[in-house]
Amino acid sequence: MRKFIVAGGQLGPISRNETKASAIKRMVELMKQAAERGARLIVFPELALTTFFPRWWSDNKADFDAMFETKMPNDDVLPLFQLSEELEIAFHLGYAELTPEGRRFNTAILTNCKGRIVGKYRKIHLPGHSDEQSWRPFQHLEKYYFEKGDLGFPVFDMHNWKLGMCICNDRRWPETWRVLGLKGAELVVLGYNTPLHYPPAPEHDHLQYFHNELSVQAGCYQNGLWSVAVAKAGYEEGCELIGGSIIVGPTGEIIARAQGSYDQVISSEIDLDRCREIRENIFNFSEHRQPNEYSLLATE
Ligand code: CDT
Repeated sequence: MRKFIVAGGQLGPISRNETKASAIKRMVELMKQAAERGARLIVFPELALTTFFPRWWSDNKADFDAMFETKMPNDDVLPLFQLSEELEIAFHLGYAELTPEGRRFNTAILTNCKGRIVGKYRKIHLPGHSDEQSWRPFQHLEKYYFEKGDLGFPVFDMHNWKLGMCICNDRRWPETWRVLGLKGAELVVLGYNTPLHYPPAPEHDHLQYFHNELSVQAGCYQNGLWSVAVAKAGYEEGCELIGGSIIVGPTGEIIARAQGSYDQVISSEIDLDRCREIRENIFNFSEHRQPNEYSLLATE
């Protein structure tokens, strides 16, 4: 099955006091809607179980441990895994991970259509800062709360699909897409939490939606692959997050886009064999790439 329907489950804001069980209930509703449309995969946002807590500083980072998951699946998220198995729909879910060794990662998992975890990724490009910067209207402390991921940029084989994973800020980096493309990814799934206001360069605020689309469209076209990129959106604890979740084809065309900043499903039929239109032609890597000229990319 190379032609199938994919979906994005965009979430509106999650408040600081909303429970994980409540966030999961919202995602269960979106999964049901996606399955009604015939989707075999639904992609949920980055850190989809809680508010985007790295916007707050605490001298003791353990103050936010309640926002992390120490095991996956767990009681809170189980309804989503059960529904995935019942409706035969795979899903991608972002969450904060606290390991038994006390390491903290910004993580996403991928299940198959039976609700079994088949893939995991830990975010590599952590944006923002690691110190308190109280001049900002809100902080972006991913470098403080998380370690850089240690699983590389992974591609997983399931149901005869090759799925690549990355998270939010990774989508802005061409290296992310090229590594996934070189590993043969046909569909890249990712979630994001992107504030509309960028305190270090507010003159770019009006470009946030454009930069999101520019990054995902370029990544898809230049590597001949599909992507489902999904937001947590809306006015969340004083910070406005962009929506604009999209499904993009290997030609770089946007084939579905969310409207507004609330919980909603976007979906489209995709054909993974269409990756060949790009990969066997304009971006035929083995024929046209010149890796000897790119050594600087890996050393600098
Ligand atoms: N979550 C995340 O990675 N957000 C960033 C915001 C950049 S500004 C610090 C993004 O790239 O969308």
